[in-house]
Amino acid sequence: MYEAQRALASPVRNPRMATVIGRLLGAAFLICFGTGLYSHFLQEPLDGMRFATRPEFLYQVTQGTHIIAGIACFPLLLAKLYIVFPELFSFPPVRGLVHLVERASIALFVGASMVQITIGLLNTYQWYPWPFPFRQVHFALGWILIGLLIIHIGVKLPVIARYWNTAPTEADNDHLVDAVSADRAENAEAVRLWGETRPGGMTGRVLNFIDNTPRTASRLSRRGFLTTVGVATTAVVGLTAGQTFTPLNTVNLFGPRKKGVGPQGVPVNRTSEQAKVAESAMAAGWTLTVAVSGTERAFTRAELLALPQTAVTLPIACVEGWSQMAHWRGVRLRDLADLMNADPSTSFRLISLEERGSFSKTQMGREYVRDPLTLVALELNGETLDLEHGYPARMIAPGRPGVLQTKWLRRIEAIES
Ligand SMILES: Nc1nc2c(c(=O)[nH]1)N[C@H]1C(S)=C(S)[C@@H](COP(=O)(O)O)O[C@H]1N2
Ligand SMILES: [Mo]
Repeated sequence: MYEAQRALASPVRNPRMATVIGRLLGAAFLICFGTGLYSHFLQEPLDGMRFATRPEFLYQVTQGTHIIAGIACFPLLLAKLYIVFPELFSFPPVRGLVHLVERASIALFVGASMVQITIGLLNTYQWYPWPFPFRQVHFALGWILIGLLIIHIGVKLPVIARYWNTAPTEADNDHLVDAVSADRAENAEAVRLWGETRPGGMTGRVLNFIDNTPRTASRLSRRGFLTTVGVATTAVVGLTAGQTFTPLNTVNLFGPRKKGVGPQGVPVNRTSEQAKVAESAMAAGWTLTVAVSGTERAFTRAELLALPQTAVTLPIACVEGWSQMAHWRGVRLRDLADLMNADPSTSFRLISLEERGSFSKTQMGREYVRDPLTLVALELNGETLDLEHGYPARMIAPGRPGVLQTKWLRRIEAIES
């Protein structure tokens, strides 16, 4: 065991580096958790929840950030695992109940983190090679991870506090002693081999002596390690963030969607064929039914076009991270609601021609219904709405996830409470 640990000794495998990377990873986790909760509640609001409709690109920013922070977790988590990997070989493997719980919680934390970021990434490519519902599992794992993060920070607080903002020293490698033997009395040999664990203790020098590594080399390799992690993180983020962040669009190599690519210059998520609406959406007899308090009225497309038209610039901001600003024209939902004498406090249900599929029916709180930017859109970027973008009519509202921007509308009904 000690041999294994000695073989794995490296100037970057120390608690200071673990703290440096751990801080970044912790920040990324918190960002993902916060933006994830926001996205979750937008899609599944609790009773009485209301959301900001401005800035209209709010969700574009929160969800873009969610995906970017999630992607950054890959190199950061790998770096963190690289740093603490020798602890796997700590001996004895279990030193009592507390230690058992600590190790089990870390094993769970690492495993759950890997699963979380992996299914999140695959989801952005709309690839679901697993038998469980993505959203519920991603949500539940988010809570579990935050719980485990709190436990992890609690357990490691002494180490974190000690290395939070101290400059690197040769004594950083003292941690190997911690790993080898927290209980020094029982591990006399380890103590003899690795020395004291105090900052400024002998261990760094002992290690360097054993490794025959000059100190400058170890400082260089620390810097090299941080540079590698920095470059890797910048690369994976930089090469995908263009799907959200226009200036990086030209280097969007990994993002599943590209800005400006698709009918009318906007990417398409689900196609009319996938949604099985190609026929019903093109049918000559199409109407949009608006139902409020037992009264229904069916509008043809010509009738909708004859109502006052409003032009807005709003993004499609997909939960998968890509987003795209576009110019829309159509009828304010508020105007339709007023035509039907709906109470201003009414929420609406939006129903698509699409018969199955989780986005075939969505709900919209009154803050969006009353918003002057919320449209039943009939045109996109100066042309009749393309079939793929929801012809004959689709919803477009400020600050909402793409999943709620219902395409191929058939019916809009007030939710009477
Ligand atoms: N009826 C219906 N509307 C839908 C969807 C869908 O699958 N069915 N997908 C949603 C999703 S996930 C997104 S991101 C946007 C994408 O709109 P676009 O394809 O016009 O870019 O449409 C939304 N509207
Ligand atoms: Mo989406």
